[in-house]
Amino acid sequence: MLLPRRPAKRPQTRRFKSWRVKTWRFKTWRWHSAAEARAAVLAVALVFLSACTGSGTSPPTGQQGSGAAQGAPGQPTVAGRIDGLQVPWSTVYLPDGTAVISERDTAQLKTVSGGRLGTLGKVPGVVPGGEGGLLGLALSPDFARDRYLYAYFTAAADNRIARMRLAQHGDRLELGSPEPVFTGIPKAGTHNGGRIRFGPDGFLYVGTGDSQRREQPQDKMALGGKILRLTADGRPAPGNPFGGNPVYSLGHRNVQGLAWDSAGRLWASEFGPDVNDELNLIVPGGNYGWPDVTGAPHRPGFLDAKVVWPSTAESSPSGLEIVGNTAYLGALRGQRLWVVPLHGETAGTPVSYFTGMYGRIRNVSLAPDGRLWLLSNGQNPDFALILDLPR
Ligand SMILES: [Ca+2]
Repeated sequence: MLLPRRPAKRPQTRRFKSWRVKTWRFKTWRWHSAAEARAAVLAVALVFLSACTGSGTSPPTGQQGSGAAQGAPGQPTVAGRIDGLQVPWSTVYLPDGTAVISERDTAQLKTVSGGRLGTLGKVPGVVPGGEGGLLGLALSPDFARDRYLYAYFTAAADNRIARMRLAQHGDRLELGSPEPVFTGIPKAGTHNGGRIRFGPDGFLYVGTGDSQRREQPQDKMALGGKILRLTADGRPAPGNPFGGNPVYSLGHRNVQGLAWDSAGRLWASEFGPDVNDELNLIVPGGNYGWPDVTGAPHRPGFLDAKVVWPSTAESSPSGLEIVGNTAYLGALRGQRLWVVPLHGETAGTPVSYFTGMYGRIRNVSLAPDGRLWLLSNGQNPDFALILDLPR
């Protein structure tokens, strides 16, 4: 299925200390020969033999620490591709390495095992529409014992989180009935949030959207425009900043990505309106500004984003993954992979790769073998693109 790992080249990037500097582009080329490709193990859905190119920009960012002058991560290389998906949204990996992928509009759960694409089943109760449908997935931290797969989806009247058991019958997985664990998150045609992830503390973090209700994000008693922190049973997690309230942080517009760095800090990506996409460092009780402010305006009472993309045409960041202290973000409208070096509580200058090559990128996730899986959207059919990260 995958081409063998290859030594990574350092990217020819240049970094600036001021975000007002004009962007600067570069392009590098690398070819995999057909002979190399024949030597690789190829699986059914993989047809990737040749060109791989990346382009990098140093975009404006709203806040740069000293790390901006330090080395940015190198360019990933394409190792494989799984075709045959329809608007995939999220990927999780079972202990045996099987990938489980949600499809937003079909409400299907797909599997990839040994390079082969399969169907696990359809999640009942999903009502797709607009940006809503079957969205984020998370695997129970105690999966070996409880076999729970969690899913965030748009239902008839709300967005909700349910969990389903994945029974194993020999080589076959069987999808159990969904058990709702948290309901009542507001839904709309857009701004449904949808990312869920268990944190290093074992609690379930949930990114919601404002559901086009602008009064929600600043209201601590409303679920829209928040990051929530829940127990595995869907109750407010102990130690939450507002007492017995599921709200962990507020003032969000549409949280799309959640990930933790090597020190356990939570970072989150979210869509700006027509300007100012954001990567935020999340602290409990933090207010991230929406709808009063966006970006990094240094306004008292609100936390600035650590990275700001003034042009949503270059970004619209969805899925977020952090490997070591490097953040990877998939850009939908920007159709590229953004790579951001993190230095403690500051973020360095983002670098982009694969601009325009693979269409809209919905998600990025780290597989157990250390490779990074991207999910395309709107390619009809869509695919998972598998990357080797530079070492
Ligand atoms: Ca903000």
